[in-house]
Amino acid sequence: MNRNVTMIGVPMDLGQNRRGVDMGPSAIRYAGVLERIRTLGYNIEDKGDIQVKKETLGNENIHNLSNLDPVTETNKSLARTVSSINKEGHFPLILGGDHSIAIGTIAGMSGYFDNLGVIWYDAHGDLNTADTSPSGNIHGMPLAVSLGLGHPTLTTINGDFPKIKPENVIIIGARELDEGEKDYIRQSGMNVYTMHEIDRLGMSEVMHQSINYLKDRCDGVHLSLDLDGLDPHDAPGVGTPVLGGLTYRESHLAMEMLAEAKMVTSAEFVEVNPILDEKNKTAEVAVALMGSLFGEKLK
Ligand code: B3U
Ligand code: MN
Ligand code: MN
Repeated sequence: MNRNVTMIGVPMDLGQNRRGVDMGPSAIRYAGVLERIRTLGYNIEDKGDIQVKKETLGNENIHNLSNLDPVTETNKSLARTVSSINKEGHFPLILGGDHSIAIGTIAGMSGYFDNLGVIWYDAHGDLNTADTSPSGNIHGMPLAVSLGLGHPTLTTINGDFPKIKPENVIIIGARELDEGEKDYIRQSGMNVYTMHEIDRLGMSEVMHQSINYLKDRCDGVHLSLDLDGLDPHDAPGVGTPVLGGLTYRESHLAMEMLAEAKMVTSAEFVEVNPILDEKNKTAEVAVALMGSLFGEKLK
């Protein structure tokens, strides 16, 4: 893995309804992320937080897209920052914030890769558009937006083109998909390992298949890890917990296998909500998983 890592926080909570997830970056820093990764021999720099824009530009009443303007403006500046980190040849490590920030991270990465792979580690598909979303919350839409689906204000951030292709995406941990998301998955043939497949195959086989698949077709891989992919027992501090999730051990194994494969080129850890957490447990889990992703076991 790239030895130069640049970390940025995105204190965004406007992609969903529960307050507190804007404190995720502070909680993750407090849990010791810098020391954890520096100890592994990386040159890691914390560039601080992206300012979350609060302004509305006249689109506040667009159907079923809550906080469209501030979410758009923040993601534009995140995309610029991620793109410049990439240009310097550093590995972008992004701390959320709610999952709507994946729009900016992926937009910022996409210009540098012809076939950017994405591992979407999440209880949800985040494949909604304003037409299919049951909530109007943009944190349920970032994967769709990155695929070029949804409101043009979002899909044109950093260029009017789809940032990723459906065949380069792998969803891991899904167990709460909306009807419109299921329709899209069926029609696109996207790779999805639901909890059913993970129970049947085991995480080792799931990661083995995922890594082999992406290795052959992608020139970079972004890991977008939503802490609600884990079971609420292991990661209670999230806004939309869903029972029956991935365990702490399964998640470490997944990160360790990614570290061995040396294929991840950017990562984000999102949806840590300290107000809903138990003594910063979820932030600590996030940092422990980052340790594994950056090769703790290989040391
Ligand atoms: N799919 C639902 C719920 C949801 C999506 N992402 C999270 N929750 N974290 C929606 O609102 O789109
Ligand atoms: Mn998500
Ligand atoms: Mn989720």
